[in-house]
Amino acid sequence: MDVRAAVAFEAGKPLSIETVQLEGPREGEVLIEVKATGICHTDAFTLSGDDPEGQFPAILGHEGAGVVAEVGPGVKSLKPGDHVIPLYTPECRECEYCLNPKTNLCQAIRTTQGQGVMPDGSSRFSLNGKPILHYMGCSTFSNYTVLPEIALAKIREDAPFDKVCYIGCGVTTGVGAVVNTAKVEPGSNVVVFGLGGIGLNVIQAARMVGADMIVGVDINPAREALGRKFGMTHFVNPKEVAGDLVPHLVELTKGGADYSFECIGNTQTMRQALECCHKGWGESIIIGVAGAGQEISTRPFQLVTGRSWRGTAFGGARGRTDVPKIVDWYMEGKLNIDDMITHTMPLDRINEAFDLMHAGKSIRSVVVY
Ligand code: NAD
Ligand code: AHE
Ligand code: ZN
Repeated sequence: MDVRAAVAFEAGKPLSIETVQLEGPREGEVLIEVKATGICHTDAFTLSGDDPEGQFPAILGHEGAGVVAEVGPGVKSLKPGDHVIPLYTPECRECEYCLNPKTNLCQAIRTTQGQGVMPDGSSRFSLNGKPILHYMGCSTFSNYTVLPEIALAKIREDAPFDKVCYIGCGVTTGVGAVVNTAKVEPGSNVVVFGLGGIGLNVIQAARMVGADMIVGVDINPAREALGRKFGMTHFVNPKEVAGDLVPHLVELTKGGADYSFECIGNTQTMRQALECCHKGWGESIIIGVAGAGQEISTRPFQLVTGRSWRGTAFGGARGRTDVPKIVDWYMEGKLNIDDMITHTMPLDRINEAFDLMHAGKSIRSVVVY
């Protein structure tokens, strides 16, 4: 079938709106009509050329919501008409990783997903007979896409697509980092680096679980009001701190953070996030994604003296199990998504979403098909 998609032909170039061909679902696969997709910083990261796994031409996008249009042979858990959220971290419930309660990183299809193809090694997208690659197993910058059954979370039908698409990455990543990965306790002091689409969700989850002090760190002063709306109690703009940032944060938190979260993707702020943690027990969680070749460093003494450095993907969530619950939290008013979606636009204006992100003017832009 012909579908409308924003194609990334090469790194560093704007997306191009094209009519591309999409093959129907094969064994174990599902065809989805995508109703809405958010634009995450990771899409911009891959488009920039910094992603070691980035390959072109590809159809980016991994934060979508839609409706099942057709199921391939052998699909049991989904039927046409079901409402779904695509999962870049699938949940097969059978692999060594799914069977280990310590991780959410299902590896059933990770290799082919990273290569931009379906589990059988081929792409369903093509243009003029030449394959176009999938991205993070999702490719939600297309009004139709194909995913494996294990990479779809079935959600309730009264949830609005243009809001819950954000649960496909940003909301679940930020909320899950607090609830699943760090397991922040009531009364904790939390420091959040980067108050964008991920960091604000860390903040609202920290408030939800009863954190005491919630410090937001961002170089964009416009983020202060937004952070406070979602539960931030203190704002620090590193550009306005006279001396070094780390001692300033340690003093502010009276000894250091119980938990810090890096939601930027900058290896310098990753180090600061670790080093502002409390001696003896502070844990720093890396969420931000750093470019090819970049490395983190600190004095090992920071770890010897009881700080821990950890990381999280998709907020430690097992998508088919946890995503429907997060949709419920939103529908019950426990999570505020609406105020983070600052812009909506049709697909043919998707490049504006990247411009807004780079200019620091949006939290989340959503394309509605
Ligand atoms: P975003 O662009 O919406 O937000 C980034 C924020 O960081 C902005 O507010 C910006 O002003 C701030 N910032 C930039 N440089 C800074 C600095 N030096 N000091 C302080 N603040 C600074 O991005 P996002 O969508 O929230 O994504 C954040 C990061 O998380 C990205 O690296 C993205 O790739 C990554 N991410 C990871 C996962 C995961 O599963 N681990 C999931 C989603 C996104
Ligand atoms: N491809 C990159 C890494 C990108 C990355 O870390 N992706 C996160 C999700 S970001 C969502 O916005 C993730 O899920 N990582 C775990 C995984 O298996 O990819 C690289 O450096 O190669
Ligand atoms: Zn993302």
